[in-house]
Amino acid sequence: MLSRFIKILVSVLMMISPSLPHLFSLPAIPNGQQLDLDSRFELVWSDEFEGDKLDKTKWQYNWWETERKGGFWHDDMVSVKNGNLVITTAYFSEPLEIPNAYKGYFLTHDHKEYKEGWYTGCITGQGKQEFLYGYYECRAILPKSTGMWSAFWMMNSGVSNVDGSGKDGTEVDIFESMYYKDVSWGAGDCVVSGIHYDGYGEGHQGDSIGKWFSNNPYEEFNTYGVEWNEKEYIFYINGVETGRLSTGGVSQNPEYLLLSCEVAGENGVANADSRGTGKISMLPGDTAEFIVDYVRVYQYK
Ligand SMILES: [Ca+2]
Ligand SMILES: [Ca+2]
Repeated sequence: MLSRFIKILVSVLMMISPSLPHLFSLPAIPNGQQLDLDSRFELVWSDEFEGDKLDKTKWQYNWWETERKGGFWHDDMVSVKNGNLVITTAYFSEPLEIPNAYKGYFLTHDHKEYKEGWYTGCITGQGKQEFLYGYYECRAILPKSTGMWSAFWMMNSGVSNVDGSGKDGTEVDIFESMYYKDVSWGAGDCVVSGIHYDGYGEGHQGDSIGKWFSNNPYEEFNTYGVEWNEKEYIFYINGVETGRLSTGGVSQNPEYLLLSCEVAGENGVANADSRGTGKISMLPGDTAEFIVDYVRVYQYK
C-alpha cells in the first residue's frame, strides 16, 4: 500500500520535474529524439531467427563459461522457434550433461562443474563477426521473474586492457534487465544501459545512463538499440533516445554482439545481488523465456 502511494507520488512529481527520476535513481520514460533510421543507416547484417536452429555462421554458444553468477549457462537452454531466439531459464535438480562436443576440452581445462540449480543461456558473435560503429538493435520480450538478468550487449577483447581508456575496447550494455517487479519500489518494467572498460578488477571503470521504462516489456516486444560513432554511444528504446555516454573515450575497435540471460547470485547459487536484483522468484518447475525476434546491424550511409 505504501509502495503504491509512493509510486503515485513519484509519478505526479515526475510530471512536474522530468529530472527528478535521475536524482532518486528511478526509471525515466524515453523522451529524447526519434532515431531517423532509414535516412541515415543501411542494414548490413541481421539474424531474424527463422528456421529451427541457431545459425552457427553467426553465433556460437558461450559454452566455455558453465557457471554464471547464480546459475549455469548450457546450450540446451537456447532454441530457435516461431521466428524467435528463445533463451529459457529452468531449474534442474540433476545437473545437465556437458555437451559431447566440449567434453574433451573440459577434461583438459579447468572449468566449473554443472550442479543442481537454475540453467539458462548465452550466445555470442565472438569469432564469427565484429562490427565498428553504426546502429545495433534487437527486438525482444524479457524474462518474467525477479532475479533474472537478460541483456543485449557488445564486447571486444580489448575490454580487459587497463590503460585508463575505453578506446581500446568497451563492454556496451545496450540493455540489461534486472528489475522485474522487484523489492525496490519504483523499479520494474525498466532496463538499464551502460558501459564498462579497463577490465573487471581494480582498474574497472564504467558509466550508466540509468533506468528507463519500456512498454510492458515482459509481455510485449520492444526494441533496444545503440548508435555508436567516434564520439559517443546513443541509446534508444523503441527508436527514442534515452541517453548518451562517452566516458573514458568511445571504443575505436570492432566489437561482437551477445544475447544472454543470467540468474542473480554467485557460485551457481541464486540470490539477491548488490545491484538491487531480488532473489529469483520462480520455483522449480517454473520457466522464464527471453524471446528475441531479431538482431540487426546498420552502418552509416
Ligand atoms: Ca582500456
Ligand atoms: Ca524473427
